[in-house]
Parts: sequence; C-alpha cells; structure tokens
Amino acid sequence: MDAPWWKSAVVYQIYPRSFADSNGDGVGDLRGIIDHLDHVAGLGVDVLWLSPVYRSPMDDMGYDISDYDDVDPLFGTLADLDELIAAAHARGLKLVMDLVVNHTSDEHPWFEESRDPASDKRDWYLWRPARAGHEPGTPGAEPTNWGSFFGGSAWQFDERSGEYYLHLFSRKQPDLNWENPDVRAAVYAMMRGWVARGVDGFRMDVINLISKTYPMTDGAVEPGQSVSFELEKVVNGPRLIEFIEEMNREVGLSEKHLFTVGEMVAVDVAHARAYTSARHPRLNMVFTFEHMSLDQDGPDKFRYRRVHLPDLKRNLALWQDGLAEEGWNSLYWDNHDQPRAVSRFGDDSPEHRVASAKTLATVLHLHRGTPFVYQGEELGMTNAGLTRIEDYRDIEALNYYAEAVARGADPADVLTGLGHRSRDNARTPVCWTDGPNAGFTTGTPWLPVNGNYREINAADQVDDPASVYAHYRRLIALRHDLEVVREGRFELLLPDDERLWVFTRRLGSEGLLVVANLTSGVVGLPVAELPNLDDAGLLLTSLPRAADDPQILEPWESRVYAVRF
Ligand code: ISL
Repeated sequence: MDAPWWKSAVVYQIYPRSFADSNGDGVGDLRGIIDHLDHVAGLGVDVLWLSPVYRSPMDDMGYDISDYDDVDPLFGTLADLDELIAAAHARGLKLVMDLVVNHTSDEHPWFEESRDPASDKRDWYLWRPARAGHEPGTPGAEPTNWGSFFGGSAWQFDERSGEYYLHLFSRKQPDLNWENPDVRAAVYAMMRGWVARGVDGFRMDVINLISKTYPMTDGAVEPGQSVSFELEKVVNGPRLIEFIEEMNREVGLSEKHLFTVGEMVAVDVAHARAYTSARHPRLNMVFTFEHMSLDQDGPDKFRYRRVHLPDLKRNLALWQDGLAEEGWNSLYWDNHDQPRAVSRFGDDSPEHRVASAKTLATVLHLHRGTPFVYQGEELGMTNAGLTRIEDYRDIEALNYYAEAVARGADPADVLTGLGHRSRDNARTPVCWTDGPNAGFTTGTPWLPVNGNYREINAADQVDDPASVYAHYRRLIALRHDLEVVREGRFELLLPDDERLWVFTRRLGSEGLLVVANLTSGVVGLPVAELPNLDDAGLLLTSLPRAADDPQILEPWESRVYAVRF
C-alpha cells in the first residue's frame, strides 16, 4: 500500500505576526504572507502551517480566540485568507490551520454567556465553587492547588457568579469543558467550516489537555513551588482517544486525508504510538516535548544549561525506535514557542553559525518522520538578544519575570534565563533584506528586529548555493527523492560520543550514513567503527566543497553518504 503523502512531506510554520507586514502597522499580516509565498514554495516544502489568525484580544498572541470563524483585522480579512489558501494551492502547498480548542478567549461570546450561572452555556467551561471552608475569592479558596503554565493559580475567581473557572494558561484563556457534548459538537462544526473553505488540516494546540481527570483534586507540589504542576491530572486524560476518534469521524479527518498533528505537552512514546497508530482513525503525528527540556537546568523552565549531546541523540533515537513499527514522528527544533536552535544547540557566532545551522538541519531531516521548518530557521536566524524586560512581549516571559523578581530574584539573572529560553526569541520579525527593519515593515515592528539582520536575511540567501536556505532546499529534495529517507530503519551509532552525531538509515542492503560534528572544533571520524566508506557516495555535505580528508570533520561539518550494508 502506498505510504500516506504526509510521510514524505515537509511542513513550514508561519507565525503571521512576525512573518511580513504589508500595511506598515508593524505587525505581520495575511497579505504579507501572500507577497512572500514564493520564498516558502522555493524551499520545496509541501505544507504551510498557519499559527492563529482568528479574532483575538491577543493576550497570548492569538492563542486566545474570541471568534473561530473570522480573521482578526490585525491580520486582514476572510477574503485575504481565501486568497492565501488559493495562492498556496496554486503552488502545490497544502494549508493547515492552528486549532486552539482546549480553551477560548474570555472575550469569546461562549464564555461571556457562561459567566451567567443560569445560562445554558454555564457547563461549556469548568466552573467550581470555592474550596470548602474558605471564603470565595480569598487566597487558598481555589478549588484545587493547580498552577497555570503562565504563572499563579489555574483558577480565576469570577465575582459575578461567585465561582472559579479553570485556565491552564492565562486567566484570559478559560478551559472548555470537553465532557459537554455540545462543546464538542460546536468545535467539530467550526472545523467542518474551515475544511469547506479549503483548509487541508489542523495543528491541534495542546490537544492532550482536553480530557481532564475528574473529580479534580489537589496535586503534588514540588519543593520551592506554591502550586501543583502534577501534569498527570490534565494530560492524556481518560477520554482523550474517544474525543480524538470522535473528532476524526465528525470532521472526516481520515476520510478526507486531512493533515493532523497534535501538540502534546508531556506525551511519552507509548501514548504517542496510540494516538498516531495507523490502525485507528486518530492523528497523523504529534509534537513531543521531551527533547525540548533536555537543556533545562532543574524544574524552572527558564534555567538553561547547554544540552549534553548524548542525551539529545538518545532521546531522538528513543522516539525513532518507539514509533518504528507503529505511529509516526514529527521532527522539529524550532517553533514559535522555542528558542532558535542555532543559538540553543548550535553555535551562532559569525564563524560557525551557517555551518551549525546546516548541520542541525541535516541531522534532524535525516531522521524518520515529518520535519517542520519554522520561519527564519531556513535562514539560520538566531535568538533575539533582548536585554531589557521592556522589549519582551510574551505573557509567559513577562509573568515569569514579575513573579521571579517579586520573589527576590536578581533581575539580571532572570533576564539571562529569558535570553536563552524565552518564546520571544523565535518571534522577532523574519529578516527579508538588509534594509530598514530588515524589510519586515515600513512601520515600527511590534517586537525589535534582530540586530544581525544585515548578515542574516533572505535576500542574501535565496540565490546563494552556499546559504542555509539552499541547504534546506537540498535536504527537502532528498526527502522527496529517496524512499530510504522516508522509510529507512534508523540506527544510532556512537551513542556516547559527546561531539559526533552518527546514524544510519537502512532499507534492505541500501542505506544512508549521516556523520556530523556538533562542536566548534575539528574532530576525527572513527571510520573503523562505521559502515565501509570505500564505495560510499557523498549525497550532501554542509561544506561548500568535498572534504580534503574524509577522516576529519571540520567544525559543525556534516555529510550524508549513500552506503551499502
Ligand atoms: O511549554 C510551554 C509552557 O511553559 C509553552 O511553551 C507552551 O505554552 C506550550 O508548549 C503549549 O503551547 C501552545 O499552547 C499555548 C500557547 O501559548 C502556545 O503558543 C501554543 O503553542 C496556549 O494556547
């Protein structure tokens, strides 16, 4: 049976607010995307994932939706979106929308109605009375001790109805009650509307939070924390598979061959295998997070330490092995929530940035799964380099800074942590040219343009065969041309090596050998421990030329060989 189309596809993520501004208001918009679609199509990608463009108060930059059926004027109009869908299709690109249905905005009419206890929408959200024996609205009266991902309690007291509502993210993002069949029916109807408009699938925001465990009870509190982050109470809940299969059936996700990727906080291999098994009408793939916390120094997300390469290699290998027979991997380093990989896992110095960006891409794209390219990653864009809290815009960063400083943390230390791991790092405007504001806007950008835009911009790269952009185009072509990239069995070699990342992909007696130096120094290649290279064919190298000595890898050099086993 032919493999599903998405197993040899590559997805490009656009975070509209930072992609391209067409009207000079300093914020990216749909017409800006239309104007730059050839840049995306030129990579050879297959799918466009659009982060939310729905009406929103923008408390969480659009992940707080107040109208699922309309485009926020900040980004344009429904007509602009229709034009973008048509323009994408005309270039052979599928367009996937971001589905954010674990929660809405508190300004959504559903929630506004739900605030009235007599409303028939009361049960569309998760309302609870104050903890027994406590005065409503006073500290400690929250129904459970759960924490919000964005700081503080996950419960907000609503004076009007004298009860609390659950919000796992900001207090302006109340969680929907997925136990209510009317909520599910409304979500599926909305999804069918977008499919009817030409949308080709969905990226599903924190979709493994929609089934909570009831009754909701206190969780364990880690030392030094005041609230509980015992995620087991809210992730991978008892009805999650039931809801996903119902969504699939009601929207026709499998029937219409629509693309689905579920973002799943704290998902493990076993759950991911169940959610992406081809034996059931569920999801094509999921985003996992394990590899995204390997450079976190302890329980505090914003405490950074350089990743230990064997840990990173082993985690990706764990997922390769775990989903080798059943299920499917997504493959990503970057997105709008993660710091830029070239700064995080590579070396973003002027000397090594290009090579490390190419090599990180090579390693990721030659694993088995569907790769995701985040806007600017194909240019080797780096972390933002923000040094003042006034320049940050992300609610997660701003809340964290305020809470940490209120606890007595040194603001300079907090800013150092944010500089490494804040989501703002990925949200600086895409750099199109070396002109004013990097060609992103004629106005004042909503978030400062990265100061290195004169060295890192699309105009300098799209026609340069030695650029990061050109390297991504070659990698994507390899995936389309070679079945072994899609299907080859993965094997990690030299797992304990702290400098080299070496693995094979095998299909019968044919295959690939990928060798990569993940350091800024020269490293010898232990060829005696590798498949025979005598008659290997060099398919791709990060260097502008073939290596002088095959047994030596230059700093951040990677090579892909065709080998026989
Ligand atoms: O891991 C996180 C919590 O500290 C965040 O990076 C992020 O909130 C989490 O990965 C879930 O992300 C998704 O849902 C959020 C939204 O803020 C993110 O932008 C979205 O990708 C709430 O909708």
